Amino acid sequence: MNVPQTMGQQFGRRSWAEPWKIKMVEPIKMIDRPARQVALDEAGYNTFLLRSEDVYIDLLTDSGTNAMSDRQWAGMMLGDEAYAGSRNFYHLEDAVRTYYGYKHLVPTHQGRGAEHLISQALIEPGDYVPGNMYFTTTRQHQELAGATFVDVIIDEAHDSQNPHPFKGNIDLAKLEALIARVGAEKIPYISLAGTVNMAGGQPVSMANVRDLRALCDRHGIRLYLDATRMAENCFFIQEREEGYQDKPIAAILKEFCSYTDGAWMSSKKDHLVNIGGWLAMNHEDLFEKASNLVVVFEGLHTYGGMAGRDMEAVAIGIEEALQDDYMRSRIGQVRYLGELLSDWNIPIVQPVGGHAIFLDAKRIYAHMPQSAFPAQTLAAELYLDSGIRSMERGVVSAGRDPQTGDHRYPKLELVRLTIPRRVYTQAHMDVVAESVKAVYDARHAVKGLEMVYEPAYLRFFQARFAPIR
Ligand code: P70
Repeated sequence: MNVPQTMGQQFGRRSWAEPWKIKMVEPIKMIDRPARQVALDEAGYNTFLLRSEDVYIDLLTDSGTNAMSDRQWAGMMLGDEAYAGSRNFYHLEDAVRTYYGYKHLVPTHQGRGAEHLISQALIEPGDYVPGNMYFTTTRQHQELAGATFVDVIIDEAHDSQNPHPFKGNIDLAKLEALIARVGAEKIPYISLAGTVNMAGGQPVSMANVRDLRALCDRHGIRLYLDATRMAENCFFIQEREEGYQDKPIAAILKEFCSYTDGAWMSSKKDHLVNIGGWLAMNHEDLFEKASNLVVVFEGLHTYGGMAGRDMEAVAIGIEEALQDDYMRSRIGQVRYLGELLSDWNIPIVQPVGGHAIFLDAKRIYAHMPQSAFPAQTLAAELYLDSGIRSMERGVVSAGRDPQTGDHRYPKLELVRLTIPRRVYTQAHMDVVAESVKAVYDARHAVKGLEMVYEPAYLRFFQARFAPIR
């Protein structure tokens, strides 16, 4: 007879649990399959166009979907909604200085607001911006400012099965080759993200950022960080990099940031809030330009599009996000789902990253050409099976080449099951895993999609599709 085992026992250790308990709940319901078919047709087979009420377990994104703590909610009541000089801004500025270590802070409504400011402030038309794999909004703002984005991530990152522990690292040889080709003066800054979203939430090592700093100093190039999921990146450094096992995540973050010149941030991820972001920097010239641009595009430089209460929640969230036991449960939950799927031989990006499980749609639908949008198809099939919402991260997200106008066919054709922070339970993860298995088992009957409407910018948000019959 099979003896039931707890999660810890299954992995040969004592179990551990989240360092919080639930004080408020939000009901969810599942509509039946015919109703899901109607909803999917109406949404043009695009999970971004579904109504959230028609979704059972929402793994579209970890962005702004976090559960705030009682301390954060209490902080919301202390919002100083003054137009200028809100005390919550000074609390936020203090938190960023304390935990990230940058000198100046420019608040924005969310991450892309900060991407807009840094791109407009630093990029001249004809420039090149190297980075560790593109991110959709980041690259879009760099291109709108006139730059060409150049991917200089290590090759291992483009291989979904490669077990490299720091698949987010920049390949310094690729970067040197670009500098030799275009000249350092054509590179306004290096765009370094930790963790790398499109690669599967993969981390950058401390050794890599240290080497990058030295390279940047040699060539006089600035190094700016997309710190959106940098706290999660620091968990992996603590776990995998020699000399960091006994260092708290907060100390690792401070050291990592010290090698960079500043950062932009979507607080909607790491900071455990529903809205917010910022740009922070040590360079005075960027501070001056960004503080001026922010009043045109976001709001006054002491709120940048956030309410006072939102800035308070971010300030408190920064501190909570850096607690080691919180982070263990956060990454542990993602890993739990990944281990179930791996054990069932369902192809996912390895190693499991920080914020999501990425299903390898190219392998799952090996019979389907990439032009039939395998990842978009897989996301639709998952929704039909169980009401779980996921996100395409493949050819639709990659968009078109601005020069040739052709689809960009990325090596990675993935579906992201993104886990919101402090929101779902282990039982939800079991339901998700079983649904993925059911869709995987039925993979041979599926033919793919064609695109019937395509918007000009960031097409994945609003494109519409129909099944190939
Ligand atoms: C996601 C979200 C946002 C994001 C990010 C990184 C590494 C910047 C931003 C922008 C939301 C999203 C965005 C585009 C397409 C799909 C989803 N990522 N850098 O779900 O921040 O959203 O606050 O403007 O991941 O991954 P913001």
